[in-house]
Amino acid sequence: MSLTLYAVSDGPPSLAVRMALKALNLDYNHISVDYGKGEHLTDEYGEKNPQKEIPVLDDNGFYLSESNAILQYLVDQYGKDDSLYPKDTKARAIVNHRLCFNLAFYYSRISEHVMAPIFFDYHRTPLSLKKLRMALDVFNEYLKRLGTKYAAGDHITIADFQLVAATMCLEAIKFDISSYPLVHNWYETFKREHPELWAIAEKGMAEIAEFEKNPPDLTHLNHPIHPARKM
Ligand SMILES: N[C@@H](CCC(=O)N[C@@H](CS)C(=O)NCC(=O)O)C(=O)O
Repeated sequence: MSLTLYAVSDGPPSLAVRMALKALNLDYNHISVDYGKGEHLTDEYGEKNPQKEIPVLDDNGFYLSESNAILQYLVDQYGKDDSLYPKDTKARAIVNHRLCFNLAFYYSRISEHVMAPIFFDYHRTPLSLKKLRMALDVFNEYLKRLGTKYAAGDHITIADFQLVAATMCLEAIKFDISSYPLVHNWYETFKREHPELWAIAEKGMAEIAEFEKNPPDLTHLNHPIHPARKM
């Protein structure tokens, strides 16, 4: 087995995959992609992932992008048991639901409100804040309805890796989540019960917190979509 992960050090999708690799106790080559230098925008990187997004997993020439797909593959292929990604159809459906919820609703709104204005010429607006608060409300409601300690059951699953990595972006900008008590409690429980996994997200959080104070200069990046902030 030879696994290589192309990752950034502060991006929630990369951090979620790194948490899974750690939880599964898998050795891998870690290739750090320099986002600021546009290393993911090259034709060469496009061979690995035509979406030109990070992370990408290379399992002996089997290339996989989309962090949710990577997480699902890693547990299915290498998990000693199915606890991180249950095989039981209903339990698995809830994990899949939380992964989709994170991708399409929760992290997308966190990304819009927290990350985009740090890296590019976007702004935190009343609308982005409203959308973020709606997402936190919904997540709180899912935790209430399921009544479990973690996002998709009473033990951690790959869904928690994504949701924790997304939530740490809020902590990085000191956004108070205590008015979403179940989200707050779930997040603190994860940190307390899985310190070795939290340490991975925490490093990313420290980088984002630093960028929040001193936004990076990405004027040279010539990003194909995002406008560079005028420095
Ligand atoms: N849906 C993808 C999203 C990955 C993603 O957006 N990664 C960011 C870095 S954290 C990226 O590569 N963005 C490309 C860009 O901004 O050029 C996943 O979950 O893997």
